[in-house]
Amino acid sequence: MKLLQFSTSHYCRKIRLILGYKNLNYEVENLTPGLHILRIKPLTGLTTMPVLCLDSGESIGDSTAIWQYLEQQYPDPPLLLADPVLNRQILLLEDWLDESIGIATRFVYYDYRAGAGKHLDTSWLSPIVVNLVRQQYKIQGPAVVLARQRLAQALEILAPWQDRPYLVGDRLTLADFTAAALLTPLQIIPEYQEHTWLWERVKAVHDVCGEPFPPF
Ligand SMILES: N[C@@H](CCC(=O)N[C@@H](CS)C(=O)NCC(=O)O)C(=O)O
Repeated sequence: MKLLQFSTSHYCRKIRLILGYKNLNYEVENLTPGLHILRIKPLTGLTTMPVLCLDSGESIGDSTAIWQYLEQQYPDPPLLLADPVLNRQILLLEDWLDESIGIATRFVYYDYRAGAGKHLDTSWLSPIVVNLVRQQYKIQGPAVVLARQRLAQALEILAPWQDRPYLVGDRLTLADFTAAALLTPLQIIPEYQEHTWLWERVKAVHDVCGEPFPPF
């Protein structure tokens, strides 16, 4: 198996965490943003990463389709629980984190990288990439304010994670891997660093999956 990824993408991190949790062997191919479309569109019809290329020649795009495939093919250890009611909570959390919170994270992260966090990467390429991403996703003023509000609410919704190691049930699930991956970019931003409980949880997930943390 080969994972086509952007090394810094939080959606690709989600799949690396799951591959690590399931202890699966895989190769990684890092693609260049922009040029990636030439490589992945013929494979999946999509323009987004991650993409998982199987040894059979088939390719799967989208992190949700990828975890579903991995869960079906490699059920042990499982990403879901035995209880269907709890599983509905896990699936709702995954969808909310993917479709809302991961996007809010991207907005707040790139806004920070373009302003107060400029110094974090001093290479000549960095401001060019940051600005291209901001243009592509229309990351500016009011949209960033809304993203920040959405993240503040998300931290309240996820607050029970402070008092127990798992978001749902009594062991790690897809909900924990998704939250850990999609919130990780916020770890470089001072106002989020103060949520020490969050980074303890995120780090614990990374440790179990054999993924380096902190990532930057
Ligand atoms: N819902 C998708 C979102 C993936 C996504 O947004 N990937 C970004 C990188 S973080 C991407 O590939 N962007 C490139 C593009 O849209 O052209 C998933 O879960 O895989």
